[in-house]
Amino acid sequence: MSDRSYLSNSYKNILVSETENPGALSTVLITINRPDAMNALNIELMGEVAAVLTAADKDDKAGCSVITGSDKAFAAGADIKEMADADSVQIYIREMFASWDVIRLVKKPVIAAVSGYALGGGCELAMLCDMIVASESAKFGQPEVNLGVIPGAGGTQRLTRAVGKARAMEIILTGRMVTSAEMYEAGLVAKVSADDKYLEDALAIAKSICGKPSIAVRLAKESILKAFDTTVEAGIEFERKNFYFLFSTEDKKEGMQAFVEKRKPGWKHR
Ligand code: DAK
Repeated sequence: MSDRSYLSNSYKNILVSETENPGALSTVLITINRPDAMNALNIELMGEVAAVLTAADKDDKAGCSVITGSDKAFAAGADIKEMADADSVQIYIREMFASWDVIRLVKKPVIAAVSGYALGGGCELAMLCDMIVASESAKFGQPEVNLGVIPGAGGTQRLTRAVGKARAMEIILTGRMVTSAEMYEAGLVAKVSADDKYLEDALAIAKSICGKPSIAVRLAKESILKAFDTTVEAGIEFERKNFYFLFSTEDKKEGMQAFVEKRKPGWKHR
């Protein structure tokens, strides 16, 4: 039995709930909840998000997580007030990256449902997720240059890989805000939804993923992410090993047998 106490909502900066998907695994919904600070991401908040995603990874009933904010702000960046007085040594010792590194290694899919501002660390958190669903009025940006710094949680790398050098340069060096339509066209956003439907649409994608065999989903995620830090040759080798491995799962037998017998598969997630 998995430990499901992480769903108990004992957090200071986030709300956590479970959406049950009948006949499938559940979706874990994390809502960033610092309305007075435009959902700015302080160290404690990032620790809470990392703890929930880590626990969801170990929860047999959870298939996918969705991170959202409010209609006004997904997150307007890392908490500037928390960083304002820090010098290089203090910011180094604080290990602000620890939770970000934990989130990067989460195995089950994580979807960002973005509305309002996704700026600086907010944009980086959305990019750390596996997919972004954005409302029509969402605004993305990496405005760190306006504060005398640069993106610090992967922005220069993930944005560049998603939208290409020319556009990443223009966005990061000017610090301007970018619409969800432009980010969709540039390839950063998977889906743009009406302002009152972005969360519903993100949850619908999560539900679809939760209905798939979980080990195959995880290995597909791992293999796609591999494409960002390896050669095509090594990536294909990695994919092939995962492909071979899946042939020893119960779900592979069930999935192919169900196809042959013209019936719906019953996944065991093993
Ligand atoms: N941090 C702290 N507080 C913030 C904030 C932020 N990023 N963004 C907004 N707030 C606060 C405001 O200070 C204000 O608080 P009070 O004055 O009421 O106490 C409240 O939220 C409402 O904000 P505004 O009054 O400014 O609201 P407006 O509608 O007028 O403007 C805005 C909304 C989003 C355009 C504006 O708030 C804004 O420009 N915010 C800052 C955006 C920004 O520069 N973001 C980038 C921050 S730097 C790292 C990981 C990540 C990072 C760095 C390191 N490591 C792992 C090491 C990332 C760095 C950043 O994100």
